[in-house]
Amino acid sequence: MGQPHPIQSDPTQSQPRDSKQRHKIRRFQVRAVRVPMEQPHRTASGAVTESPLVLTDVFTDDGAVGHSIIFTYTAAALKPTAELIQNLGALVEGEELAPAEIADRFASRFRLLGTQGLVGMALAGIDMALWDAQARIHGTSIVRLLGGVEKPVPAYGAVGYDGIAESARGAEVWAKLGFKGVKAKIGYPTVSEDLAVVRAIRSAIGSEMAIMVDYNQSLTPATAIQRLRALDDEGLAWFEEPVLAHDYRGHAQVAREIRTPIQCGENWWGPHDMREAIDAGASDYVMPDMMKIGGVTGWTRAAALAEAHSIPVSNHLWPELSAQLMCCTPTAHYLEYADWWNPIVAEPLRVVGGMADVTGANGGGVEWNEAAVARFAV
Ligand code: SMN
Ligand code: MG
Repeated sequence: MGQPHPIQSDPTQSQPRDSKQRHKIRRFQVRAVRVPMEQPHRTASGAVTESPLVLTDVFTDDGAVGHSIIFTYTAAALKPTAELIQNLGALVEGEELAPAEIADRFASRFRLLGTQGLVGMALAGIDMALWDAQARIHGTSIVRLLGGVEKPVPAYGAVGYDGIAESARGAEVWAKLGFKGVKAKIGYPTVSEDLAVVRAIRSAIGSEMAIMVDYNQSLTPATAIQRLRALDDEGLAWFEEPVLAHDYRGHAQVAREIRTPIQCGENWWGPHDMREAIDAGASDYVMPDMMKIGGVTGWTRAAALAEAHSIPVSNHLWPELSAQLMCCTPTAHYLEYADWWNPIVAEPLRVVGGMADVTGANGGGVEWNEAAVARFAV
């Protein structure tokens, strides 16, 4: 980045006792893969048919390698995102490995450009890789690096927008695996279909497991209020993104009218979006996305914000890394589990008796399955 940062150049700051303890970023390597899905994940706002991922490795001067995964949703964004990570990474090559400091410097350097969209995704990919390297250098996990301990986190699985019978069948699979909850994609043409899906799932899995439902931004505030009222007595754990993700006022309108908690967060860009949403009363629960919230640095700040407002925190995707961060999140709620990226991960997250278990993880918990990476390389 070159430019001195005001904090760094403060002469009153004490120097580190042992300069040998400083580690430098040497270089970044990025690869793009398209990981096929066993079946498409349908939502009311379109289907995900594969996982286009940018895999980043950051090499440090003492041989540690940090990894990160960026999910671009569409293959059309793979190459530009990979190039951005490479180009932005080059700006910090030779710099001290200091992920949170680097995140702040990037934010101030890109004030004019903005840090949402592909730029935000690339910065998060860099941030996650740097934290991963930092933990590995210290021979530990990100949970331990952040001063936390491994804790079991209750996990839920998801079923797609697949109709009544298929949704119930999919929910049963998660139930048999011992998961604590299941999230269904709804927002069907009629409210009676939404209701039928929820009731079919309930009768398939019994009364113990939580049922969440996700509208994926498909309703207007007025229709959401009508629809959610019809489902308000079904004992659902939450209603997710009933209206446009950035319509905080619309979400707040819905939240005021409905007793079941509203859940949002997967589309918030950084803790500032989250603050706006909280200020608007948009959501009872929050579920930041490790990438859009700004990597590990963004997550830690989002977790602090949620704690200060006593808001339960779940995650969106990134099961391995999110499970670790949930252990350091005071208001941790549910882990959203997804197995979509398991093919390229050497040891995917363990979920035992419905609880995610991160004990024994190195760094952020992800190593590559190199054979699979080669197979799915673009
Ligand atoms: C979701 C995630 C990723 C792709 C499509 C939909 C979803 C969720 O909204 O909550 O996991
Ligand atoms: Mg969702």
